[in-house]
Amino acid sequence: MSGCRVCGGPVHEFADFGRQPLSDAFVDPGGTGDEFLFRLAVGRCARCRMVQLTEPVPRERMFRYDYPYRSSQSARMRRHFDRTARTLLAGLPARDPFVVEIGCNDGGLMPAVDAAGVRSLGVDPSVLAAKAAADRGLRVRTEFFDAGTAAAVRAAEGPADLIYSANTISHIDDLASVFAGVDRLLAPAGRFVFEDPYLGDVLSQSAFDQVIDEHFYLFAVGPVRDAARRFGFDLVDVEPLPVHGGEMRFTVARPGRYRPTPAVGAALAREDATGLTGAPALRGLAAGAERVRAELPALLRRLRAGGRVVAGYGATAKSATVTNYCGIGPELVAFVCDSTPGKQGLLTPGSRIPVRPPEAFADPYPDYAVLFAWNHAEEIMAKERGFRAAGGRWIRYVPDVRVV
Ligand code: DWN
Ligand code: SAH
Ligand code: ZN
Repeated sequence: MSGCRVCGGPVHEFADFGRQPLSDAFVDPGGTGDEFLFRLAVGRCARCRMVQLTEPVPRERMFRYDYPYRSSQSARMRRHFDRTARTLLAGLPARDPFVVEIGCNDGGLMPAVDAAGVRSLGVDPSVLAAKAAADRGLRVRTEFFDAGTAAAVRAAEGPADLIYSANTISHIDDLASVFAGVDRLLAPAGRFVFEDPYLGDVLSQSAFDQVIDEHFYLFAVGPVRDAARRFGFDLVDVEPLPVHGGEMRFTVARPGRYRPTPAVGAALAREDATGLTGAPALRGLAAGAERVRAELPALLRRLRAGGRVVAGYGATAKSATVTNYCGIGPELVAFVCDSTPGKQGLLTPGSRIPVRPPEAFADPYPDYAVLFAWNHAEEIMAKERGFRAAGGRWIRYVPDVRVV
């Protein structure tokens, strides 16, 4: 049993995925082959109900110089950020508003903010990702966001009217440091908006691959409301988002500043009614994972025994959990195609499957392809229409194992 990173209460584990590598630490085929391993297990705090990993990985190990993920690889996500910017910018004060993005990676919201003529600043510690943003003309500080960084930004640039963050706040185990930073930086009437995978969607789809080193928390509305309160803020709005397999956008503000929207109360009531953070619902995640572990490698072995060629699509961080938990390596999935330059030519963490560029997919097409980037299904299937036309079949494992 470990201590809750939010309230210090007892955390009870409900799913254990065993020894795992870092989900974005791709392996150099010519290197020593040494990999950092840790035990990937997830639990729930008995006191504040926050779902969290029981063994945090030091942040510098994950978000290092050559952290390979690039947000801009998905056209749908680029559109999502453009739309988000339009909505959020509409609520800003007219006089010289200032937007800070935590975890901007190679751009995120900022291109659209800049295009609207609004002053923006990104904060991201991963050097090459931040450099990619800077190379596009965006302003970035290559640092972890915390109280110290926030104080420095405030001193240099004044208060922020909007602090925005996608798929990053759930990655930071020290939430107190995030809120302390927001407290230093946010203007009195400012909003802190963050969006991350939603526990409700993870459970309803048995998407156990959302459990990775980087996803320290799986947020639900109740525990986030309580955490915000503990750190001196109000949760004033929530909005479900269809991206990345189902997320929630949380809007937080200084206490008493805005009246919470009806969506907050409705989400809290729904979570209570469905027992979202209760033990039976959470145990379902482990059961779903075991089902996939029983079925997916067996399907792949049958196909291989029948002489079929099976590839993968999307060398996602999420797929590290799937391949390593299910024991899937290059003998079952010959290679994985991925559009990210910093992943190509390397091997997937732990499972050691070669990563190839998307052009290799049709050269020639495999018989089957495991859709590891299932959250980008529409975009990828549209792009790779030729695969099905040539008789190829996709293998999915969220919400369950099936060939389509
Ligand atoms: O939260 C996180 C999310 C946003 O990104 C991070 N912790 C790490 C990362 O997780 P992931 O790797 O599971 O994210 P994605 O967005 O599911 O990764 C998709 C992968 O598929 C990328 O490597 C890019 C690739 N891809 C591709 O090859 N062709 C993606 C698209 C859309 C494509 O058309
Ligand atoms: N916002 C992007 C990137 C998500 S990946 C998107 O939604 O696509 C998570 C990013 O957060 C990485 O680029 C990582 O370097 C960054 N990150 C991790 N911890 C951080 C911290 N404490 N402060 C700022 N950025 C952080
Ligand atoms: Zn707690």
